[in-house]
Amino acid sequence: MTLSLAPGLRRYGTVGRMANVERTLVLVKPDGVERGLIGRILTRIEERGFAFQALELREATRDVLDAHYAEHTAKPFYPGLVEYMTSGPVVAIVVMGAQAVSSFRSVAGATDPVKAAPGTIRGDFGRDWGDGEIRNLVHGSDSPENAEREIAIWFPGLARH
Ligand code: RTP
Ligand code: MG
Repeated sequence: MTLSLAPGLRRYGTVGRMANVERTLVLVKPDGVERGLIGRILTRIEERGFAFQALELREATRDVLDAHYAEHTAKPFYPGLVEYMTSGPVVAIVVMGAQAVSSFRSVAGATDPVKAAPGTIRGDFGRDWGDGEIRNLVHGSDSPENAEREIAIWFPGLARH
């Protein structure tokens, strides 16, 4: 009997398809790790049928954050963002599947957890903690181009050239 998998999961034996499939870089931010939400966040991704290509618990360094958040380094909130992102370990994940970038952005919800819709990760698990810092549990790349740029930063061995 041949095991039948959903199209998004038919990945291991199809290297040709894997070369083209969209990827996105997801981070479970330090508040997600500290609050014990890794499992529930990963479940949201798995429930939608996306695959993990890489998944690692690690500390975000200043150099990695400067590269990752290059568009934000000059903004007033950047020092607070670095403090938040280095306050504990993160889980860095490469998620694969058609339209992975926009699909994960929908699952994550709006940047501000107060405005994020219920049913999203940020809307279900986030809140304003009253200290002016937006702690929103997850990062998801905002375009396929940025996804590849970010994957090359976090997982140089998986960079596509
Ligand atoms: P992310 O890059 O982390 O997935 O979040 P995002 O696209 O929804 O939001 P973005 O505009 O890229 O901002 C990156 C992260 O910086 C923090 N932030 N703080 N205090 C503020 O005004 C402010 N604005 C943004 C948030 O942690 C946000 O996710
Ligand atoms: Mg962003």
